[in-house]
Amino acid sequence: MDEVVISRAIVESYMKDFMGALEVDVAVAGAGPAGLVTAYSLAKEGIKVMVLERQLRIGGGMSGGGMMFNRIVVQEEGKRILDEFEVSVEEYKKGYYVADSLETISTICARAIKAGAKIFNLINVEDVMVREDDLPAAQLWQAGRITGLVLNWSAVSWSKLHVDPLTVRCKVAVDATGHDAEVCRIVVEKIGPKLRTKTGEVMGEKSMWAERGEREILENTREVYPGLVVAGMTANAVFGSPRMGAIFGGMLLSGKKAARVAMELLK
Ligand code: 48H
Repeated sequence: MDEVVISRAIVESYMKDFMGALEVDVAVAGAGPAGLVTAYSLAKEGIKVMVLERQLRIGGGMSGGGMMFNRIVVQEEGKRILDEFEVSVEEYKKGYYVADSLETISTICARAIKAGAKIFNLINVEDVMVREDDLPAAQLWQAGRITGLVLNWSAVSWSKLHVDPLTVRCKVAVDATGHDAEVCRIVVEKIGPKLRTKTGEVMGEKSMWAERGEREILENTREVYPGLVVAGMTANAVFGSPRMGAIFGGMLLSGKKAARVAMELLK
């Protein structure tokens, strides 16, 4: 075996995918359950989608299940999605199904990649690109549109090295960064309180209430700024809805809805 051939294979194969992903239909920030289901649902419709994940591992909060017991609970509608992914699910009680969090997240990730989604880990989304070609520059900040994400290696961000970022262009961006709603916070910080929430800002998630949190997440999964869709926990954080604990049906359903919203926007 030749070490340099191994190195060339890795660099060339990665670069081919990365170059191909510099201009996509949809760029998703965050490879938690919501971001991965969004990516899978888009890729299987033939839409060009990339996912950027800051951590070494994919899966966000799903692997940890509830308080490190690596199990998740889903309700009837969530179970239907797990059935679609052929994840094993056990009925615990009527309307409550339990699944292995590791099987769930690894299956969803594998299916997303097989469907054609390009997932890049260890890359941090640190800013957005915003444009409005038809508007005078002075109005851009009132009526801009997200046209891409700004990236850097997580190692660069974490070590605070002064290294300038690169960018990907997308027609639609999805903020699936979980509780922190990082892309939305960047929009507010850099563009102003222009989100389609009551205050224009990230309203912040509310205390645990599983029933409401799971119900409201679907309503909250929508375009929150031109060209920017929110999915998963970010949707509830942005619109001020409750958290829901280790029930994950809402994340899966939200991922599906985010993909539908993105497809509408792509038309
Ligand atoms: C690149 C980033 C960045 C960035 C963050 O937290 P997640 O699992 O998010 P969801 O919405 O798919 O699922 C939420 C669920 O895990 C959860 O926390 C629940 C149900 N909580 C309920 C409760 O009561 O607590 O995944 C988000 C992913 C993570 O992997 C982050 O590392 C990643 O996004 N991420 N990636 N650039 N700027 N910020």
